[in-house]
Amino acid sequence: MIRVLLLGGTTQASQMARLLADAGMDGVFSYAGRTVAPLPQPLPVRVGGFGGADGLAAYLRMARITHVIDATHPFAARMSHNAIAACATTGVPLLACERAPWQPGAGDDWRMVADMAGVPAALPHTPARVFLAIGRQLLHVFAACPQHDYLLRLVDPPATPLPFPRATVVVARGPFTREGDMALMQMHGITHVVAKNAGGDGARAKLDAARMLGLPVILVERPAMPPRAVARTADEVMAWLAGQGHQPARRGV
Ligand code: 3Y8
Ligand code: NAP
Repeated sequence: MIRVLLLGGTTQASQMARLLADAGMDGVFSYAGRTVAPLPQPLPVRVGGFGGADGLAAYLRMARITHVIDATHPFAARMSHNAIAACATTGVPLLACERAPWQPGAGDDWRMVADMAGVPAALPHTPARVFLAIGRQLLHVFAACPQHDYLLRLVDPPATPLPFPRATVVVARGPFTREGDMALMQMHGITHVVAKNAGGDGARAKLDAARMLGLPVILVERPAMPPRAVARTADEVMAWLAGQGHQPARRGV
């Protein structure tokens, strides 16, 4: 009997949870607990870390997990590394549901940087008006360039003082729209956008808005991952599970 651990926190993970629930599959949806009120899910939910790779291996055994789907965000590198290690230790099959990186198109003015630490050097020395659409966890990097006016978009209000003097905070959870992001960026006179190359549709609005407004985007490359089995869509994950011996629940006939 298949019992899936779905490592969540992305649009794809929520899509996966809906497909698993509709197929009558046994599974657990896992959040890290980064946000105050994560979206409810149609599967039983657990919240919080496992205690490293060893803690995850112990959880897989204790919870009798037969398959792990890693549908975490491409920047959730630690979780993904732990999943690879724990599944190798326990022999539990692992499949990553990974969305392709965004690629620049006509009219895009993207400057790629290898990691967030490289962003301050890619901003001008003279004061700019910077849309930091990167969440909360890496804001400390920008203490190095306090001359800018920052627009921050956070899922929850900041619990601690911000590491730079001039910032406006918008509290909002995606997915976002191109029109909404264009209006936000125009209202704040944004001159530069900073984003992670998250891929997917839930966060791409700001890139389309930047192109429409002729603004440069400083795009942070995602961390490299070790080799692992990867699916691009939730449907591909369901096909993999079917190949693993899952028999969809019989609808009443
Ligand atoms: C806790 C679960 C769903 C999932 C929705 C996706 C889309 C909306 C866009 C911008 C970029 C950012 C951020 C973002 C997006 C989706 C997806 C996505 C980016 C929630 C969620 C959790 C988190 C954690 C949060 C991080 C932060 C990153 C905000 C829920 C809403 C910037 C990533 O305050 C904090 O500590 C926030 C931390 C990790 C990055 C950071 O470093 O701060 N996501 N986001 C998950 C958990 O606890 O396990 O609260 O419901 C999920 C979503 N956020 O089910 O529809 O699929 O990517 N999330 C980035 O891409 O740069 C916002 O503002 O334009
Ligand atoms: P991370 O840095 O890779 O993980 C740090 C630690 O947080 C992990 O080692 C693990 O703790 C715990 N953790 C992370 N994801 C977890 C999950 N789904 N379930 C249980 N524990 C989890 O992770 P992150 O970048 O902070 O991301 C945290 C969550 O937010 C993930 O679910 C991710 O999908 C979501 N998210 C992240 C981003 C982003 O930009 N990073 C964007 C959108 C959504 P232990 O070692 O104790 O097990």
